[in-house]
Amino acid sequence: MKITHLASRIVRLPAEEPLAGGPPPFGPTYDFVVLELGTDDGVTGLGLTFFGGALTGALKAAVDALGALALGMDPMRPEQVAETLGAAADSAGPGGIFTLAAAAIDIALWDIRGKALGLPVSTLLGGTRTAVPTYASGALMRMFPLEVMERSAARLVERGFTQMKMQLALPGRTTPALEVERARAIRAVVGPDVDLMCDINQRWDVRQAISLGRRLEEVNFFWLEDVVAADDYRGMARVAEALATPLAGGEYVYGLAPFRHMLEAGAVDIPMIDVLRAGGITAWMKIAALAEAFNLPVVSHLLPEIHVHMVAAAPNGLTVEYMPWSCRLFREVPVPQGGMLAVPARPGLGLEFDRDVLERYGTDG
Ligand code: SMN
Ligand code: MG
Repeated sequence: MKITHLASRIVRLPAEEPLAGGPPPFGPTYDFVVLELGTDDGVTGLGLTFFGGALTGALKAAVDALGALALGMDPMRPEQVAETLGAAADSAGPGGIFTLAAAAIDIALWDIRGKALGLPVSTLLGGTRTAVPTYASGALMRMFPLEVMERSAARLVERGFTQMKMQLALPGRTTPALEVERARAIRAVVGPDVDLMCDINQRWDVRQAISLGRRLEEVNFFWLEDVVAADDYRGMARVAEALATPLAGGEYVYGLAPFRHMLEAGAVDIPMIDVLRAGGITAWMKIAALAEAFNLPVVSHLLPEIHVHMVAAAPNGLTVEYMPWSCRLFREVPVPQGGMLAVPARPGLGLEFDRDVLERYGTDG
């Protein structure tokens, strides 16, 4: 089989927060580059990637350029394609637009492989489970007033979520007392049995993280995420030592090798792997295996409709972040039920682009 063509498109979806019907945290659109990779025997694979508004055009150009390099190659050999792209890009990885674009192509290759073999990607990757826990994300962001957060948290519980993530490090003037008050309020709404995660998005320094983290232990967070600068593995390890609460992190990390340094430093208890920044499904699974060797579970970042396959496949896959901003791109996506996400049983990723949505929100620039 050979890769014969690639078609990419920018799609700017209107920003929304579908989980609890709250206000969209960012706006006015979420911008994606979607792609289809065609083969000479008629199988087509889909992929997607994104960066953030201003660089979306550059990302599409990178996807097109890398896709052109993959033409004529065997789609059943993702490692060979990765090697060719990496060499041609003059070792530009593992960071930035190169990796995000290469990830989209790798995702499409796994979709092709699954379709060609008649098996879900998750089964090809190891097939540990057919359903995985999932947590609601995006509805409890730091910029929302307390009342909005409380209402959204209650709705998530009503909708059957047993795990959900909030954010702290409130914008503007904040104090330790305000941070603790916000955490307590959300815990009071969801009750003691919900797994409540909390994302700091690198907004604390090491001392703040230790001191606030200690004050927040009473809230019993399931994990605290990205408590300090994402590349400060030593600092993170100091926080991890000082707190009983598990630390999660890794969404800002590109490629495989930095995870080695992060794990060797003892920086996190729960590595979080983003399929785009990892460089694709192939790299995601390698990072998961690396974490397994450290006796650590792994969790995913964004794109639940893709990540459900890898978290279900990896023996140490813990839970899928359900932040469904990209879901409207597809006709049918896995829907959380009772806190679980089922792996689609269809071949490949089990996804199909919604042509009407692509037509309506697609643009070439
Ligand atoms: C996050 C991701 C995307 C936008 C805002 C925040 C966050 C997460 O770090 O973990 O989902
Ligand atoms: Mg995060």
